[in-house]
Amino acid sequence: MSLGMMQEINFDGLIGPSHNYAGLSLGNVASATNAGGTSRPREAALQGLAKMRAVAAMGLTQGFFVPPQRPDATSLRALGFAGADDTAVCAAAFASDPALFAQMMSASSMWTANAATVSPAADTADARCHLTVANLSTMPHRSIEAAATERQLRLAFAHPAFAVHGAAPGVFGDEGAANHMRMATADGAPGLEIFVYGENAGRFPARQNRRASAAVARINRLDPARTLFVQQSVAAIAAGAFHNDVVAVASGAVLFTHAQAFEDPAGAYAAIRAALPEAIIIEVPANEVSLADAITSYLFNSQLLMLPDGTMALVLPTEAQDNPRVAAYLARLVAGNGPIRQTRFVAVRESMRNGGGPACLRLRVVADPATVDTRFLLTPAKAATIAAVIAAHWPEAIDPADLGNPALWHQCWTARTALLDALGLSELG
Ligand code: SUG
Repeated sequence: MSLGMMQEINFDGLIGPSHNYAGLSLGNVASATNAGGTSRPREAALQGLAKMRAVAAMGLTQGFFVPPQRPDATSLRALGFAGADDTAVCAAAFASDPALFAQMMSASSMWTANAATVSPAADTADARCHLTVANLSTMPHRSIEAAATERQLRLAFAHPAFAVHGAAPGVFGDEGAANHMRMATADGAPGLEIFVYGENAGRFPARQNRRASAAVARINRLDPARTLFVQQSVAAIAAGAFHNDVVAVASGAVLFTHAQAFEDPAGAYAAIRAALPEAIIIEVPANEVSLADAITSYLFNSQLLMLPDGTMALVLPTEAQDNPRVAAYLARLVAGNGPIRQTRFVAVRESMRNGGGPACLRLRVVADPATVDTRFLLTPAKAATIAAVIAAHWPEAIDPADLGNPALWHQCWTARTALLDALGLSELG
């Protein structure tokens, strides 16, 4: 791990013990398709950890966030459920409204691309790295993440190099970094921040609102001259791209995008090139990879990483390798003379079945690692500790019929407490 310099750090969400398939996200094809299936939380968490280890092994600093308490008795109390203890509160809620209770059991904080919008210091008026927690107000099961996320970000980024802001009021839906891209010639150089918003036009909700994007840009103290607001294509949302990061990813000066990601692609590219003349736009034509193929394979929900040797790699889900048209495209891409020189495939199937690929599972923060609370940075020893806690405490499987079982609730709470204790993070308990 190299210290003392600005670098992009990926913070992955450790996949929580309550990971299950309740089919909670309208417009997310994978979540709807797998609703009612049996999940494997232990395997899920180990898959996520293996991805973190793989990225660290590529020579990059890797961080992580811990899951919040689920089932979430605090939110249930706020909704008027009462009881002598958390178990009684949960039992009352499950008996009265099992669908609401399922929302309080979701392990959705694993998708840390939705934790916050991060604006690196080089882009902000006060030269601090600003993080605004996402309100996630479009989906009930995700809106309850904001409070715990804020506590955790305030701990991890307590150093004065950072400014952490609570979520903007949920009147306009904000989904965080999943709808935000940053392009820059170098990690420490001023960048172009691109907010992608949807308009409600089709059968599925547009989860990122233009006004929410504008609010986050103000809160993060961005320079309007280096900030763009771009409309996501109506067709992409209708096809199941509930976040922009399902159809586009940017890193450094490179934008890797599906031809139908934006409502006005030519206008978007022209605005990007005007603000960042060095921009390299790799557009994947629809006749080579259809929107449907992009969404089932999660080609664009990959981590586009700048390696220490200055070349770029794409970390993709194995589903991208399994789709012959996507695999053929990728073979042509790396054989060409472009900036992306290699592909790496990771198995994150349990998360994928809920619509979360490699890019969903991480939040990027440009920082000097020395300014981050070290408890949130992965080392080989810590990875081994986390793996042991997962093996000892995470449920092997959760069937939807188990969600109301108090023994499962207790297992989830105990598992989380064991993780926090092992990491010295009990203050988040
Ligand atoms: O918000 N799935 C998540 C997936 C988030 C993916 N993140 C990014 N694209 N960055 C969502 O739709 C499904 C949970 C369930 O159905 O049980 C869910 O919340």
